[in-house]
Amino acid sequence: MRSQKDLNIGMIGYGFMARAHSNAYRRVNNFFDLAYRPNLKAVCARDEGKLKAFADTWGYASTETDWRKLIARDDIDAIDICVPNDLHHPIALAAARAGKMILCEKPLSRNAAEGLEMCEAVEKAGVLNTVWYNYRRVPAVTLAKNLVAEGRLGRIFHYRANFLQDWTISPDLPQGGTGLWRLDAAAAGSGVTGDLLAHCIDTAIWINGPITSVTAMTETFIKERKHTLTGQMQKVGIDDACAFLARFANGALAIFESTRYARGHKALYTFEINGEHASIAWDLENLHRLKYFDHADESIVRGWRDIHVSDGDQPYMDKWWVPGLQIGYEHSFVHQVADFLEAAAKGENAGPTFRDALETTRVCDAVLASAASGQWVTLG
Ligand code: NAI
Ligand code: SOE
Repeated sequence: MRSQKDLNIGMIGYGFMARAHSNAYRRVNNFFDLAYRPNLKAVCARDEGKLKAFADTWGYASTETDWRKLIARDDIDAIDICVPNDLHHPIALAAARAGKMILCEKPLSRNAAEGLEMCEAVEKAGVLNTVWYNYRRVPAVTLAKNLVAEGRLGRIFHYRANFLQDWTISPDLPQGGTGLWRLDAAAAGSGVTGDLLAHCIDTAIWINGPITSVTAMTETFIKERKHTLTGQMQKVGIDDACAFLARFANGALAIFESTRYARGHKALYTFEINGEHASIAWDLENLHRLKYFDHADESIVRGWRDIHVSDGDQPYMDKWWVPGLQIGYEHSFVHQVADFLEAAAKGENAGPTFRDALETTRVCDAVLASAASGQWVTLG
């Protein structure tokens, strides 16, 4: 066990992701031997009562109701941004100016213009930064990345990904407020493109390299919803569904689809990659399994393998239980914190950095621009 130094965390938000990250901070040193130990120093949100309850549940030492005050505190080393997308930009700029490390939830920003300013701010300030594209750290997804990087698939021909949900089908669902800020374009930036396809794009670029051009279609099925904050019916500005074709720099073709109107699907994130020698497929609802087909197998036994990613020589699994015993969704956040702290101890970043995440946001912008124009959009 290494000697450990506290890294004082200032968490902003107490919603879904604040819980997932707090859990990761609390557990990471029990499983990973790290030089840093996250210390839950302060949590910030606007509702004082709920804030105190959250602080008690997760063991935060103090609370703030204004994120500017949290950032101004000398006893905070790292700011964790777990608030709706419109707040990522102002908080990250202020945190960078104050010299704090920044762990920002995805998507980096509502659009690439905001994202570029955020990148420039962290790079100018020289502060460590990361964006929580946590699915990279599901062991089966990391294994997929490693198999492609080792060249086992050979030349990649096809990449296809889906992220399907069904929770916004009712027209009675309002826009704005906890969780529902995702339906409000001013807060979210976009709909499924920035919220769900951003995950698919991040994984795709990480595994298969840059995307060079896209052509897309989007639809907003429910045109007006009541706004939680104003009580008025307001136009819906987000994309409810999006499908796009893409080309990668390596010559591969891609097809991506996301919707919140796929009745029966709650969070079905899947991808499949077809290469010259082999194919792989993954499914978030079976997240510890990786499907693998290797054409080099003897023909009489050739077929899709169903790899149960739980063995000690598979990514991250030596840190957990014994072979055959799997882990789950929350562990992807533990892994991201572990990698962040491991790199931070050397003064380095662990990807995805703000700069990496900006590339995903640039693709999202190109997708939305293509859907608006009906034309292919090339990424420069
Ligand atoms: P949520 O609606 O559950 O929580 C948002 C939190 O922000 C609430 O605690 C709210 O009180 C707080 N907040 C809003 N305005 C604030 C302000 N001015 N000052 C301080 N706090 C404020 O949202 P959720 O699901 O936690 O999403 C937060 C971020 O995490 C979003 O950017 C979202 O895209 C991302 N996310 C990422 C996921 C992933 O898979 N990596 C999963 C879910 C969300
Ligand atoms: C939306 O329902 C959501 O929570 C996204 O915001 C997350 O990024 C995704 O991981 C799961 O779905």
